[in-house]
Amino acid sequence: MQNTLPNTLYDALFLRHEASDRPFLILKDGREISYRAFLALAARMANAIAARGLKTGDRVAVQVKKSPEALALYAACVKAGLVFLPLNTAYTAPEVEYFVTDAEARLLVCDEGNRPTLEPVAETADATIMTLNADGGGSLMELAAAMPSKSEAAARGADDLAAFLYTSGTTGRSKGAMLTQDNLLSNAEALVDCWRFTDKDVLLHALPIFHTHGLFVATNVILLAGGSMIFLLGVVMDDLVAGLPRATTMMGVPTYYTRLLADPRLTRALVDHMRLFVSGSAPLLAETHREFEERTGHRILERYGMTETGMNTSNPCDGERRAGTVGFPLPGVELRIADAESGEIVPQGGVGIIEVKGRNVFKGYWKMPEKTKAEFRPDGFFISGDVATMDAEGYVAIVGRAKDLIISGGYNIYPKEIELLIDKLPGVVESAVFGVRHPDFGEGVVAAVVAKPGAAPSEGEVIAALSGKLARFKQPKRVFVIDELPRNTMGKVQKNVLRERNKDVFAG
Ligand code: MLC
Ligand code: AMP
Repeated sequence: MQNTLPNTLYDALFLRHEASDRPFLILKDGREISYRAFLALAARMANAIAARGLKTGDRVAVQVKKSPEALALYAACVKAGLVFLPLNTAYTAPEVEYFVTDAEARLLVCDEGNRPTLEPVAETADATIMTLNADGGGSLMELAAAMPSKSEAAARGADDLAAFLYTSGTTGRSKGAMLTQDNLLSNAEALVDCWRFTDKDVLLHALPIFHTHGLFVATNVILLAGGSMIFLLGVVMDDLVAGLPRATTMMGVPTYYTRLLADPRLTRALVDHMRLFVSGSAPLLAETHREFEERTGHRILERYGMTETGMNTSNPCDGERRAGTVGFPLPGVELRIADAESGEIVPQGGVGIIEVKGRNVFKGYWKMPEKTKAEFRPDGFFISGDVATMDAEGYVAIVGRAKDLIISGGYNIYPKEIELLIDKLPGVVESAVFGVRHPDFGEGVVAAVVAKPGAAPSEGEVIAALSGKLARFKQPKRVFVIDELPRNTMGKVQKNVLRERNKDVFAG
């Protein structure tokens, strides 16, 4: 069916592939899914969702395991002009309830196995519930199978919303970052150009598809370039090792690279033909960069981004990829390093907060105009909260964070969210949650708890009390009861002191 109305993102990423028999997804068992088959499935899904009464602009919350069908649901939402709201599969029912209710989602798609727990959530939020299982079954798929494999793309312009991604905050309350079609498209264009992607590329895709990295960076870049993806459903070393010889490129968080380095099968010969390795979402240690080069001859290309902005900077494809830096601002991204308080641009080489402006920068936080306003400068620059310097050649190096944030295995964890829950437990006076170096996840979550006299909860009791309320990856991996929290003269908890005291908790 010829589209009669423009849909900026669908037209750029998907439309021209509708009749293509080239492989889009290559699965672990060697099965290939062509662009044509993938987009026919997406059209069926779009028709099924429309049959349930959803209209352009409605939010679709999706908490499903990674599968080709789950990715087709993203394409279906873009085609139908729906706002795609992917959720981490580790989130508990109370966490999902917050997102579905806050976003006023009209449809919640989940795994059949989670339906009993999520049905009340959907009811409270007045959303329809449909299921999509890891094996491609479920009520959404049954309805889709009965639908035509063609659908008319909804009219959507550059400034219309394409996705909501929730990002936790320093207050403990998650914010829905509103991303427009142009935010996603402009970023994919910049990355295809900067990283030289073409239709010859085969990307080894092992990332989750509910966050910026696996969905908007990896997938959108391949769609725009017309390449293929070896679509792995998890990070299993045997599968990565089997996939590498068939791929030209790979994207991952630093944990993927440290795990590869720990595997003796990673040799120069295994990755000889590879074109590019990209790392991001968390700092890549300079030592990992160097070890990877020594072992494979490849210099990992590190880039830097955020949910709110997509990618902001990247090391060059052709020029020098400098360890410990995140490279230069991408084309179309204005970046400056400014003083946190005054907003004044710091002198070249000085330390300050990264601020960015460009087509990639989101539209604001859903229903939070005050929060949105507080995170932008009057001239439109978004304040990232990342502390950095820029050298004379323009390389940006991230040296810290002004926000109280832990990044564990590429997932962002905001201590406040955990502290609020621990502080409510019986026997607890107060708590402080912080990250310390972890050999696998980069940072691991630790909690220090001050107990009421004679009422100290055990480590196991604290962790057990958080189960069911907080995704497992956010739960502290260690809990210590201490007499009092270290504070400075202003009364502020000194997390740096706690980090230093506990720096070897995960060592060895
Ligand atoms: C899993 N676990 C974690 C964890 N992932 N703990 C802390 N941090 C993590 N990231 C815990 C589980 O709760 C479980 O605990 C145990 O580890 C095993 O779980 P698993 O699911 O089997 O783990 P694994 O498959 O090995 O996953 C680890 C991982 C994964 C690093 C491969 O977390 C991952 O794929 N991370 C990528 C995240 C990502 O895509 N980030 C991009 C965000 S976008 P227990 O106790 O139950 O055994 C962004 C913007 C940008 O940041 O710039 O890109
Ligand atoms: P998120 O909100 O999940 O999108 O995470 C964005 C945050 O991840 C950024 O604000 C940075 O703190 C961090 N981040 C992303 N890429 C890098 C990188 N290459 N180096 C250091 N930190 C990074």
